Amino acid sequence: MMTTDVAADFDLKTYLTTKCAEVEAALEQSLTVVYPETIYESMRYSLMAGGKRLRPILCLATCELVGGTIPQAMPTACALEMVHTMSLIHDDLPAMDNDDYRRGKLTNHKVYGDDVAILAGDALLAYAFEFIADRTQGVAPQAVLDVIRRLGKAVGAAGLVGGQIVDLASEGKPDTSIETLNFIHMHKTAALLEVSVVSGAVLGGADYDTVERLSRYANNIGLAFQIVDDILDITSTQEELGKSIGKDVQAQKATYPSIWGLDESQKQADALIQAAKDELATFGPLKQPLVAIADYITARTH
Ligand code: GRG
Repeated sequence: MMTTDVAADFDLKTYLTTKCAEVEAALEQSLTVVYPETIYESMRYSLMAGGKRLRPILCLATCELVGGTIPQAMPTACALEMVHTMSLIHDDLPAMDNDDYRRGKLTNHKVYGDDVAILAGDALLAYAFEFIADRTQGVAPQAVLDVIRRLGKAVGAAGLVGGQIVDLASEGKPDTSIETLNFIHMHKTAALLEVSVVSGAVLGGADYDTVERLSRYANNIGLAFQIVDDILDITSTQEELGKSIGKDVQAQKATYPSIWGLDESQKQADALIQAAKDELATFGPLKQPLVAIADYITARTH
């Protein structure tokens, strides 16, 4: 068996279900509705709306991989989901993607209005940093500071916001270059996945080389995630032809398949996943969740 294969006795579905329940329980406790209720209710509406909880799970799995514990990483895991959730709230606003549904429910602004949705996003973003600083225990202060610094970078103009602004500028431009497309997705999607993995490593006490290796793992799965998303957008559109047209097709945006074609896009995604798994080769059995999550990214069908 190759060192990067998932062990036969490891079941990803069970792992994700178990870890997701732990994250849900911690998130449930993280935010209480007090005066002024509207803002807390709006924050909770989106934070507790489901989702795969992939970023918190990556953080927890990586912390355990490097010898840390779940309690050391849980506040940061929750904060990552707060940041992810706020980015979705803002992304769905009429001024951005203008979506009515998210995670199978009405979007935040459809329920609470644009004004409250903007503020709920702002409040979740601020609370994420407060939450890490306030709740993290059993971790050296330098490591907590490093996590806060890395998360700030991943969210701001050098991360999610930078990716989003280039994405908005590429609307209606099907001739966008592959370099620009990579920039968008490395910042919009991979940056938060990267800090999810790396923060788990930092909180668990990993050394510099280990952090770098795990950072490369995360960036590779982040880009692959987006390529597969683009592929699924086309293949599910083809399947549902007559029902709906994929948003990117409608918006005339460049996608990986529109530049490379479907087959080459799948090959590139597979190569990124293999490169990600190669970074894990020297770790022990606790790498199983990260290996399996990498495989799941290219194998998923929705
Ligand atoms: C971050 C300050 C700040 C502002 C927001 C709107 C914006 C700037 C950035 C857009 C970020 C964005 C929406 C990226 C797409 C991320 C993505 C791949 C979402 C889907 O993630 P999943 O599949 O979703 O993990 P669930 O619902 O399972 O969590």
